[in-house]
Amino acid sequence: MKALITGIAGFVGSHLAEFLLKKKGMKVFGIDRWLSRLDNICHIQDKIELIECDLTDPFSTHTEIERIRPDLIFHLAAQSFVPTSWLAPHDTLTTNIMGQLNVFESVHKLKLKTRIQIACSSEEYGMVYKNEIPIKETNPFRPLSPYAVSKVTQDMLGYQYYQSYGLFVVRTRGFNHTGPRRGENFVSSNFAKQIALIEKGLQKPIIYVGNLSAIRDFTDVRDMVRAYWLALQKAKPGETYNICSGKGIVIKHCLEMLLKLSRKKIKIEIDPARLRPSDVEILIGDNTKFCKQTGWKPQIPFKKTLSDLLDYWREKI
Ligand code: A2R
Repeated sequence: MKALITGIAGFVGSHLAEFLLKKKGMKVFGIDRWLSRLDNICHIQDKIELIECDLTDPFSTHTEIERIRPDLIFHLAAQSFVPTSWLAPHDTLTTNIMGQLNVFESVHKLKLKTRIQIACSSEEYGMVYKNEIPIKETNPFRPLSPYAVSKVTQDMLGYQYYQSYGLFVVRTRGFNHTGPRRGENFVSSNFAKQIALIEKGLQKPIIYVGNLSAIRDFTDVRDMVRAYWLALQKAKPGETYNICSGKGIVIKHCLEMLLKLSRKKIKIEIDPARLRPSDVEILIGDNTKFCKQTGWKPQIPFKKTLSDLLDYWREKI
């Protein structure tokens, strides 16, 4: 079986590659770009086939998909960071929407039977009211950032290509996920990195934070990639599924858990630059549909996720 991971050098892509390499008879291909940093995958680079391809280029995307003819595509490549999407809305929309369109068009034109998972996001729900928690797949979209709009579009494209051409597309709406290798711009990873810097004496014992009252639903990235795999094994094409723990964690609590894992005395300070123009206050998902369909449930406790994340930064710094 041939699996193609777009965005393999990213946070989730690297974990998914590790997961797939454990499957018997699986050949793993991965798309990166000529400037991509390969730190996340250097330990498995000799076991995968890396392909240089910018997905916004329809020609190279088509050439590579035609050459590989993958059985599975995990489409993870994206401009994945919400705050950057305000600074670079054009790039975010182009990368996320056109990149996926090019993948779909190639699979469709080549008449491949490829099963495709697309990484949509809880950010699509955006403005959620308290009485809508936990969020079901049927919740209205009220996107609050260009990133969220790009993910709504990816989601709708997935639906449309399934309906129009019968493309085997499963849309997974991932809620927050974290773990080792999470980009330092993401809240849990940013806290962990600051703690590791403080422990090494490279930062004053002050941790800088943004909005601590937001509530998020966290899943370990290793549980997440298992869900993406199951999505292409057991989920229904054309359908959309929330992937989440179903539990809310206040960001402040996440910070406190991380601080407890350190022996240093650390002061907390608000940094106004870390506050977003329109932050979603509460995101907790309902995972019933996916769990029922696939038998998936999260296995890794959040404390272990945070401890592994902190160890990752301790080692890296
Ligand atoms: O920036 P690079 O060169 O390291 O590559 C990123 C890749 N990527 C692309 N690959 C091919 N053609 C493009 N035009 C293109 N633009 C970006 O996607 C990077 O390796 C990967 C995304 O990795 P992360 O930013 O670490 O995202 P993460 O957390 O792994 O998220 C995976 C998916 C995304 O669709 C998110 O929006 C969703 O899960 O939550």
